[in-house]
Amino acid sequence: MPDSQHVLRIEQLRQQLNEHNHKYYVLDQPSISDAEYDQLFRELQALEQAYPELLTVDSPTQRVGAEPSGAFAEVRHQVPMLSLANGFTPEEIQSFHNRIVKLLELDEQQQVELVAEPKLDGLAISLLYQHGQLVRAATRGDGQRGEDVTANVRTIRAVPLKLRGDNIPDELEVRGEVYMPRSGFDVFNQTAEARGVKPLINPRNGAAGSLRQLDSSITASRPLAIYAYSLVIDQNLLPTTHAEVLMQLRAWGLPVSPLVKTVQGSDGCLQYYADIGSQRAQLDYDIDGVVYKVNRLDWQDELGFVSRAPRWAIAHKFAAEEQVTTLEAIEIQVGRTGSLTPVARLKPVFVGGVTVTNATLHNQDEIRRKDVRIGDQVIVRRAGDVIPEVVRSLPERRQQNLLEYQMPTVCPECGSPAEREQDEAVLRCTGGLICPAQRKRSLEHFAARGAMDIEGLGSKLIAQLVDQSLVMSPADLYRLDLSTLSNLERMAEKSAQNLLDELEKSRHTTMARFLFALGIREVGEVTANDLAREFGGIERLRSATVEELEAIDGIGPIVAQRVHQFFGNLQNLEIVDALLAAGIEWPKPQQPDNSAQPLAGNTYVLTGTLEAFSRNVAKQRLEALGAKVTGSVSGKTTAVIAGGDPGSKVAKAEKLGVDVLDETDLQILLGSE
Ligand code: JCF
Repeated sequence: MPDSQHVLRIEQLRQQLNEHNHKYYVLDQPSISDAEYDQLFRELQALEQAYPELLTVDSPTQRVGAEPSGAFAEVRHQVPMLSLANGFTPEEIQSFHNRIVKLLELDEQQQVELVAEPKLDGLAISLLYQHGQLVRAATRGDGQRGEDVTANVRTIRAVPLKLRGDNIPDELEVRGEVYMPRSGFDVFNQTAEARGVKPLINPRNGAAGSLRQLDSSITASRPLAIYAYSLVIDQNLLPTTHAEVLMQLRAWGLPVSPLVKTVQGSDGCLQYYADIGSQRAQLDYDIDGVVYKVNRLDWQDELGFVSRAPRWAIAHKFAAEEQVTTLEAIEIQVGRTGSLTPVARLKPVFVGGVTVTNATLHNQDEIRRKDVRIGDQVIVRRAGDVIPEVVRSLPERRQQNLLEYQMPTVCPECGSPAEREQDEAVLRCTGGLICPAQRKRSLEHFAARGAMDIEGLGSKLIAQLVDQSLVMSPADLYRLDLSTLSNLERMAEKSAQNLLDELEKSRHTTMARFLFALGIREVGEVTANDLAREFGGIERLRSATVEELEAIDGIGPIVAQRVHQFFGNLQNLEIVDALLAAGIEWPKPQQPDNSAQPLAGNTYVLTGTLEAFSRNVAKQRLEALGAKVTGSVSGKTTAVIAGGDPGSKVAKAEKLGVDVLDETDLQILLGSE
């Protein structure tokens, strides 16, 4: 028999768990860790198992799913679940607003107040609460009749089984969108294989499929969430605006989108649409547009419906991000470093707001995985500003047998053998600078804005220069003269002179730009900066060992290897020499005069956990005294300063005969301030 202590503890645990669910799902402000939550949860589970007579249907433990229940029962919606009219263009949104102004017989200039919210790409759901308890959940179905998915919805922790707060009508229906957060989807798929379950296709499919499970313990294992967006209750109990309805839902413990906003007129709508559009890629869920609703509920009533959609609301959709089109050909693009990338030539298709004719296919493995063949119908995706890509083919639509695509064995531009490096997915042309395509890409990179910034030297001009053998390497650019340039196609003397002026200007650069312009693999602008800062001149960099390179903050083993390789190649050295001979120069770095500082000339490496401060703070304080602090140990390191649990760096220091100091020594060093 349970005693009153057990009853109390059970009640307390339920309250705490409900509170933490609410903080986590509704307020988005968890106050305990997952492990602590689990502990409370298990304690409650154990008590309920020991005293089954104390189990209630609204206990937080009752979200784990039940045995298969057979087919879903049909639910008749008391009030039909609406669909929304769609609009795509600003004009459609303006006429939506104009129509409202007209029907309400408002002043033509009046801006109607609307509530705007993101439109989730999930599954519409109805939640019926009686006396504050969730008693039924149903899908939208055809709007009139849906399916009873109560057992499944009860497993969604974001759905309160019991409403909070007060003024709860005896009966109320909440409507909202069930969705699968992208983060949850990613985790689910990353761990799917290890758990022996099939990965989900996409979050939307994941959400819809999860609610249609006959075994709700499967639903319980899926990361689902919900945003509520409307309330069906007795007319007399409703507040006066939609915004107040949403606040009421929130107060009862239902998650409402934090991005809901009241806006004025169609201008306000369009501004909101642009704002949400720019946040779209960062959101943790898929949306396919935004929804605008007239805020005043009496005006909603007055406006009423046409066919099945309300006149007081509209969905402003984003351009579809996926479309089907025909793959007409596959071409091979040769990159600066010889990478051979298959590119799909597509029948032009309007997707993600632009017309797309090319899309990347990445590499052979991807082509095979997506089963893409020339002549196929394919799904093309362009999301945000991302490069369009072919998602997969639709093999079920193949009219005839199509051949599997084979990547070429030689470079299509120069005929050199194509090879795959170990552990790499990409095929590369082995022609190096013999390959005109690699040469063109290298020159384009050399002239680019962050590099030598040679205005007017675009890809068309570079193609001409390379094809006519006027330019073989970047150094040849500085040997071009006016008559050669003026003889080129579409090149007047004026623009030829402009280009010569630009080339002249580009001679005076910085070492970082020059290094970046060389196109050393793995050396982007940031790394080029790091290298320039450390070495100041090209001479020392040229002869640097992999070890010395690795000792630089921000330079890892792969980059160090690449830089070393680059300067070990005779052809590259000739080009660098020729460029320097052509007059490329940069200001010598001003060595800050820190010789007066106590730790000037010393280089330290910090490792392990320090007690008094973080490694970052220690680094700053050492640097303030004129010391250098780097990431890895070399013969030039003055000392390694090791905190608790140091890594391999101490061993390396000992091997190299470099001093190892502890935190007390560090304090003394810093004390010399
Ligand atoms: O987020 C949605 N998909 C969504 C759908 C949001 C809403 O406010 C909706 C909706 C469907 C109908 N409102 C209605 C009336």
